[in-house]
Amino acid sequence: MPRLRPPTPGSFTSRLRSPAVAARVGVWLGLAFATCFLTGLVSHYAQLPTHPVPFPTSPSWGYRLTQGVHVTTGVAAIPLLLVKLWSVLPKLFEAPPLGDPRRLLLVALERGSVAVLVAASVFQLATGLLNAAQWYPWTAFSFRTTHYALAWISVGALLVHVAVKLPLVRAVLGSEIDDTTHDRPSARDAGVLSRRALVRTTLAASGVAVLATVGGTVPWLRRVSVFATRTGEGPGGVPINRSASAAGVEESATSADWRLEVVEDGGVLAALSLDDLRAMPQHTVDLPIACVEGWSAQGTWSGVRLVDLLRTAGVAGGRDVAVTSLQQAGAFRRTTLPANFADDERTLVALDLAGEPLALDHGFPCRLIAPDRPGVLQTKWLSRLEVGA
Ligand SMILES: Nc1nc2c(c(=O)[nH]1)N[C@H]1C(S)=C(S)[C@@H](COP(=O)(O)O)O[C@H]1N2
Ligand SMILES: [Mo]
Repeated sequence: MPRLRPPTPGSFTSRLRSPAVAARVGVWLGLAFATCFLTGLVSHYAQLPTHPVPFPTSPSWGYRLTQGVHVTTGVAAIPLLLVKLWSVLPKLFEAPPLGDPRRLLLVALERGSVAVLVAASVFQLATGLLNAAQWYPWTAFSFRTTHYALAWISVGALLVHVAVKLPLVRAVLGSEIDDTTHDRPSARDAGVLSRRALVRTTLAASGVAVLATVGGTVPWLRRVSVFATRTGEGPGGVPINRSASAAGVEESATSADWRLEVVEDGGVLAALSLDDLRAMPQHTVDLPIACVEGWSAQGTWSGVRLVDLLRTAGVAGGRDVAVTSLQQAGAFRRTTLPANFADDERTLVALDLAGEPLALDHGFPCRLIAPDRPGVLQTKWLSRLEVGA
């Protein structure tokens, strides 16, 4: 029986595993990562309770676009990363230059940064994908904080990696894809397909992955998006994320005693019943729910303008408003609406969706809906609005 030996770079003979392929796939991967990173920063910023620089309320579809692009570029990066790793795999088995301390240090630094980059990238894409699939197997850490911290780590490691590799990248991108000048000596066998075909197939795979998921946010692509979650089913054409029973609010939301309280400095300024809200001037707006998980849907919402409601209670504009749900537990039971959102005329305490009273699962008796706001902050089953909190 042959003895099993660990591979060496010489064990890999395919010409497909080459800097020429790695650099070409790497350019696309870099573009996907950069776009994903920047849109991710937008999402993180949008979710902060207060904004040093106000987050804009227009265009109302801004967050829908950036978060759709965020999740889409993340999905697109998965096949690119897999092929990139495959193309550079022989490097993993290179023996360190033990005899030369200076080179050893350089190699250790370079490999260290690549190890960090690979680990952080795999973690980001895997957790992002699980999140987009609405599967939250983790309880030990907060997805948002961890995903955010690791984004900086992976981008830092990426910059180091690009800087180290820049001379090689320029050399191989400046030559024909089939040029072998920079190949490992052992890469002497033709692959099962050409290098050009491998790069094209990788891009096509990336495109298929995008099409399979993007229907969650692009309505006319719904039919091809076999892996998309939340594609437009649900009352009023808006999917339901957490249901009333999951949030434990079925009883409190349907109780005859329900009131929406307006509170300032601990004092209750107003306690409005659903009939009170219905008796106020009603307005209709078209605004999306744009979930951080990447799905989104436009809705036609009607209800009372938040500014009107606060004015009725004797509160002038320009104040942040803490919005509390009937929900007793969970991270999203209480959110902060920054002053520029509270003052926007499109921000509603919504009572209707698509001309029908809100379904219990969509936030009955009333929910918050504001323009250009992450879905996670569009609080359902309102119970209290706290001014200046
Ligand atoms: N009280 C409360 N409001 C909530 C949530 C929640 O879990 N509890 N989920 C939020 C999330 S993550 C999204 S995407 C939207 C979805 O609204 P929908 O279920 O009506 O589509 O509601 C938001 N409002
Ligand atoms: Mo969400």
